[in-house]
Amino acid sequence: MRFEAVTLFPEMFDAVLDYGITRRALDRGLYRFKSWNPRDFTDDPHRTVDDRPYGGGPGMLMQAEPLDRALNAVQQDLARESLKPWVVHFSPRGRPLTHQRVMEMKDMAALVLLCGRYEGIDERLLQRRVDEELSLGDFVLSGGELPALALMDAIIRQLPGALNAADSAVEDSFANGLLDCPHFTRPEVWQGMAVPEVLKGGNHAAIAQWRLQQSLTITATHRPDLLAKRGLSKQEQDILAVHPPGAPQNEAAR
Ligand code: 9WO
Repeated sequence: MRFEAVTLFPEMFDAVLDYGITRRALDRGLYRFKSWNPRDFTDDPHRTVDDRPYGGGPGMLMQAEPLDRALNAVQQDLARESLKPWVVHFSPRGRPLTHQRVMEMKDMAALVLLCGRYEGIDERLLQRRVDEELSLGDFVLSGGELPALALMDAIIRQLPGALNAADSAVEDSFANGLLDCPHFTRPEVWQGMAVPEVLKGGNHAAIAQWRLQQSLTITATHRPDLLAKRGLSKQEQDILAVHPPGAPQNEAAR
């Protein structure tokens, strides 16, 4: 898979390229990355990429032309390998990103991550060049780079060979549409709080049952919308009847 970031701050992408699972996946050749700086596609000596908004108001906007040229360069570069990229822009007005969309995007050959800065991008560039707008939530950031990094991380960990066996099991738990169950490690008692007895018994069926019950109750408590979308099997309904939501699972989440 190819990631092509159009960004004024290419160094920010080191956060994915240089660390952890995403670094290892790059070393394994599971994806490639290139950045394209709109400043390199300007004509003037000041390498200007921004200008004031028509109609007035505070702040500056990214001009269409340097971004258009950068996107043309990406397109040309990929065309040499007969690839046609899918262009994504990050904005609170986009469709909320989901696990399901990540699983679809992991099969794309080439993804362009168009990263806005300042107060945004000239609307005409977005209309002409963007295939999909994605939101990570209802909040405002200083640029599109962090959402781009989050999308890259989410996709890369789904590429075949990115996760080792130990990591893979963790992935299954979101794939089932439920929130994760709580986890515990040593010591057995920490600040007077004990690890649940069932997890120390070695009864693997009982442990699996406890984890499913915890996942169901936590999801019903914190994200009932996820359960409504997903539906419940008869067995899961029975478990929730015995362990209903309401009782807080932990102090911090209340
Ligand atoms: C900001 C904005 C605010 C309210 C309604 C729509 C909006 N669009 C943008 C926008 O596109 N901003 C650009 C990218 C330029 C300024 C920084 N940008 C940005 C992206 N801020 N916040 C995001 C973002 C992206 C995805 N999920 C959450 C926030």
